[in-house]
Amino acid sequence: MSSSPSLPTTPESKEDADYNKISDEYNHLIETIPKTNGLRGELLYNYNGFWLDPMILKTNFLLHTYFKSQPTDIFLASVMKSGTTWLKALMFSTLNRHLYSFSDHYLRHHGPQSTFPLLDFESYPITDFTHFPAPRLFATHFPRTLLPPCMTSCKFVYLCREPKDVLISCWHFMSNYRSKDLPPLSLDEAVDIFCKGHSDYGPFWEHVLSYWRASLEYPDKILFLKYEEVKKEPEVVVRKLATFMGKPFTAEEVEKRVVENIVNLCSFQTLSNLEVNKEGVEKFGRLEVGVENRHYLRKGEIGDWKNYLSEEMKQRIDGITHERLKGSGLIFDASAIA
Ligand code: PAP
Repeated sequence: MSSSPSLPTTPESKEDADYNKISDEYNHLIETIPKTNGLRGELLYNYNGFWLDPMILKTNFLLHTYFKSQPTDIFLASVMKSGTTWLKALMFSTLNRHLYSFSDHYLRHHGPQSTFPLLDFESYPITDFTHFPAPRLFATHFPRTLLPPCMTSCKFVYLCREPKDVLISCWHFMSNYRSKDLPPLSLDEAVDIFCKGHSDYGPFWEHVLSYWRASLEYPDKILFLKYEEVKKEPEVVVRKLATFMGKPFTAEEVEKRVVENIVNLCSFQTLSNLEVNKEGVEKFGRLEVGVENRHYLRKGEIGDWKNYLSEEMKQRIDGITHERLKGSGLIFDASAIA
């Protein structure tokens, strides 16, 4: 007796097979790793020591497989709410200063968010960035230890900020994107979540240390910056950025006050008054819901935590900061801490 004919199957392409394999690995992982509620009230998953939104965790898997860095790429990495928006504006306008006039600049029409992509929101198929001119700029909030290996030989600008100000900025931001079915996030809860390290991409301290230690090992590859120093000496930082990105200012540019023009263009005052930042909404990668640009420009000050945190909350956060950073050589600006 003849055997029954086998059913016709559609051959799986190599791309489909790779993607299905990643999805299977991801689905299996998500079932097995610890989870907790983050500041938005949604589940975060602990992947290799860091708490990530599940969609962002999947993107991390995809980047490891599909993202191909180029040796000239420059990445901006940061803990959320450290001033990424500001640094995006500064890096973009410094690197591309020959392309735009300050009075009719790209930033004035499109805002900082659209200057270069945040890789963390990419989904499959990952955008092909090969048409970007070199040096390509990208942003990410992933800690150093979760980066695809191909990225780690590239240049990084890392930006961090005093943790109590990060917490207050996160608390405000996340409250805007919390499900309406949940009660508002109290500051007590926010402090507790932050201190346990359960905020997006947390723990804050391990994130900062991942880049701090690498910056000590590879000072030519990682420019480690603090929000507070950008705030206090923006012109010094812009000069550092230009040199680091391989485009130092010429004497003629200094004479023509190009550095001051960049600082003014990217100041909180200028950016927060642009129509695109008052009314605009930015969509990241293939995210369906956008984020209102005004939420990236709330107050822009050092030490705003003093308006919110009790002495007990302050001491709890300072205690953890002291303990975790002890011996690392990394300290946060005393005027932001006191
Ligand atoms: P993200 O992590 O979502 O990208 P990010 O841009 O890193 O946010 O941080 C936003 C913070 O940077 C806000 O801080 P605040 O809540 O304490 O006000 C925002 O105001 C601040 N910020 C953005 N642009 C500037 C700027 N040009 N000058 C100073 N601070 C700025």
